[in-house]
Amino acid sequence: KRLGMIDSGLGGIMVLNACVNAYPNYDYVFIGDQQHAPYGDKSKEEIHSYACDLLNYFQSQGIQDVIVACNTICANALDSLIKEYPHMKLHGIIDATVKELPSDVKRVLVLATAKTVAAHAYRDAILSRLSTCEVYEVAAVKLVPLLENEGSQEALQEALEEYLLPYQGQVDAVVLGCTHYPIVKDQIEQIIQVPVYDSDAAVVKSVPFVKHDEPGSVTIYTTKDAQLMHRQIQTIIKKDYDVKELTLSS
Ligand code: DGN
Repeated sequence: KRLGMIDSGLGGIMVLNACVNAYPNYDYVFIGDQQHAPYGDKSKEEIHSYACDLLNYFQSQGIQDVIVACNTICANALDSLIKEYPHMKLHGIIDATVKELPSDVKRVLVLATAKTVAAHAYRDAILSRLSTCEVYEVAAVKLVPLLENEGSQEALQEALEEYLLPYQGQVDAVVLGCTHYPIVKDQIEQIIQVPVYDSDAAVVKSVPFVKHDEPGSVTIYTTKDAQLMHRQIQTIIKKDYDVKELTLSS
C-alpha cells in the first residue's frame, strides 16, 4: 500500500491531497522536484531525465506504484518511461482528466504548460474521445512560476485574465492540463464562467485504489527547500505536513 507520487512541485500536492482525502489508508510518498521547477519550459530530454531520477529513487526504496501527477512528464516522457521501467506501475493523468469532460461538450479550452501544449497531448486525447470537439490549447506559461515563487494575487489575476478573457463566451468547458492550476481554480471559474475540469478528482477515480484497514501516512520530499515547501503546502491545502529535503543522484 505504498504509493509514490511525483511532480515538479505544488501541483502534485493538489493531487496528493485529493488522494489522501479519498483514500487515507495508503502510505503516500511524494517528491516535488522544485529544484527543477518549472518543467514546462525544459527540453523533452531534461524532463525525461528528471523523471528518471525521481523514479530511480522510488525503485531504490522498493516503491513500485507511482502516480505521475505532472502533465508535462505525462505528455513528454510517459510512453518511454513505461517501457524503461517495466516492473513499475506508472499511472498517468491525461486520459483520466479528459474522461471528466461531458460527452456533449463542443468547444474546449485547455490550459497547460508550453511543453504539454507543444506535445498536443490534451488535444489528441480529447479528439480521440470526442472527435468533433473544437480544442483550443493555450500555454499558460506565467502561472507555474507565479505559483511556485509565491507571486502576488494581482500578478496572478492579470495573467489569468490574459489567458482566459479571449475565450470568454467562445468555449463551453475548460480543462486544467497542469496539476498546478487547480490552486487557482476558483479564480479561473470566476473569470471564464463555464465548468472547469482538472486532474484531482480524475486521478482518484482512475487509480485502482483499494480500501485498507490500517492507518496510512504521508511523506513529502522536496529537492529544494523544505521550509519553503512546508509553508506553500500550508497555504494551498491548509495542512501541516512535515517536509524533508532529498538530494537525488543522476
Ligand atoms: N505540474 C506540472 C504539470 O502538470 O504539467 C508541471 C508544472 C511545471 O513544472 N511547469
